Amino acid sequence: MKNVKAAYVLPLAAAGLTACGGNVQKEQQKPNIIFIMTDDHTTQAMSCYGGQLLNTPNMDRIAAEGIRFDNCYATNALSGPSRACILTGKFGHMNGFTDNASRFDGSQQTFPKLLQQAGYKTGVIGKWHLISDPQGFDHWSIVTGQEEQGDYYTPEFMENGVPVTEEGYVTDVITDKALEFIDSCDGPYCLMYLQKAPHRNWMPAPRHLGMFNDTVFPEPETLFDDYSTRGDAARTQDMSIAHTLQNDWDLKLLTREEILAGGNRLYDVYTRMPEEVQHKWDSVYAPRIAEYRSGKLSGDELVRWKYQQFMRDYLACVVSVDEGIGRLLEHLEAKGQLDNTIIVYTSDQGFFLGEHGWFDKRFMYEECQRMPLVMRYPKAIKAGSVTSAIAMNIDFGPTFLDFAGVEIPEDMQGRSLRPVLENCGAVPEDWRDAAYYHYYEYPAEHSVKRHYGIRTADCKLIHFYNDVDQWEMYDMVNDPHETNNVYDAPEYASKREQMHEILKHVQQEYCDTDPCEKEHVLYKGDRREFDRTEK
Ligand code: SGN
Ligand code: CA
Repeated sequence: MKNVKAAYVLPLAAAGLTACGGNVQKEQQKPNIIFIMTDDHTTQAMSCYGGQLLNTPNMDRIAAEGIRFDNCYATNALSGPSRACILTGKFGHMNGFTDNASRFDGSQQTFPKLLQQAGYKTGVIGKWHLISDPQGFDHWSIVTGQEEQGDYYTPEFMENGVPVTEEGYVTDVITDKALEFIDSCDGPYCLMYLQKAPHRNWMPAPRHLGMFNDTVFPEPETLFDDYSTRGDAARTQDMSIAHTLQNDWDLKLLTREEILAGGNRLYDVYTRMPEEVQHKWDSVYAPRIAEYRSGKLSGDELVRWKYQQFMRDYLACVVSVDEGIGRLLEHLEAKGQLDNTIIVYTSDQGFFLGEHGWFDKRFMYEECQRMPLVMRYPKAIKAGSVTSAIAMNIDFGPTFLDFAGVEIPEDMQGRSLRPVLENCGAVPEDWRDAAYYHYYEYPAEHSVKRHYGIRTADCKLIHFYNDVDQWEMYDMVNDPHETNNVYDAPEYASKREQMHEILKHVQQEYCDTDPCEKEHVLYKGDRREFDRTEK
């Protein structure tokens, strides 16, 4: 379980070969690094993961010409905490950012700072969500508003400390800014290209409004989960399709006149759209509103109907993200940079698309703990590779440093994925056998109880704590949808002991030995007071 770090600093390219036997250029210039991350995108909505919901040709291209990770996990399935882990290569209890009410201590070590010191030009564009201003970037342009979630239309940015408002649709604007940054570089660069989409409240681009209105999406097997065998956490959450989706904000069930009359959550975001887009919006949502108001929907049928509407909007937002990636790949190709750039696509965490009856994330259940992760870098990665190696978001920074020839600091808890990448996805012998997870944001929006646990290749152990003390364990091979908690099942007694042993070991390794007791995890309130002048 020991991290192997500096050993991989010397590129295999120096020997003239990749581990798969392919030739590489002898004089290898430092690679550019483009880290593409979206917000709340999940593997079920990505065709290269076998998802049947929509096509994502450009994300799939990265996987087909590179590698797909089937077991990459968030260490805390929430935006700010995941971003802090990625920047620092450390878990939240070490970097101090444990929930969305935290403020990132920007003075600490991050991988962009180390790359900058090594001569890289660094940039971050899009959703930052760490409250303090970015440090270690030559250029930064981050969305502001709605407590830094940003807006879908006419988005506002803080750009190198100066507020700017842009016309257009946020996914396209972020892509434009990413391409401009690339064009401004004349040496190795590292760009964090961070989309806001497809975060709630799922407002598609003008060209995609209504594109799925005639599509009926398959329902997940667990849409009507009754949570039998599960503990209190699954029963007491507030993130259900049935009860939590809001008629105005999420389902858009208000007419233009009703929105403009005010007193609803859509008003602010609707009035950011140009008038011609508002009219398109009105025509797209009119049949939905009429159907809802017909009074014919109730009970399970109403849940099914809400699920379809949610999926239509969410997936239409993903389409614009995929198009942006297509533009980026074409741009790099035209500049002759495609093959000397490490391109990574991921999301800050996964998301429930109706599984267990839910939307949102936070739980250590598979749909949201698992992150999409595909990478392209033909100098080290054989096209079409797939890996089952257990990766975590804390590994991204060490991987980039490794490829840039920068020594990976001993205090980074993640490890470089380079040996996996250079070995066609084969799992190295000394690789880790568990991903660690710790979620803190409770009491808070969506009411998901605090918990921690481990995911191994075939099993998952979770402890819910704080106002409960409950364990869950899932056999991930025979019960991939996690509907049968086997923690107390006699036939799993020895597996349970093994899992506890691994958990203890992992908590020691990552210095999280008193996980239920830390003072800094106290959540300050449901909606933080946001004031940029405080910084
Ligand atoms: C907002 C959303 C939540 C979401 C959090 C965190 N509510 O508060 O549904 O869980 O963001 O998301 S909303 O009513 O304002 O849309 S995260 O991805 O940024 O962590
Ligand atoms: Ca998110």
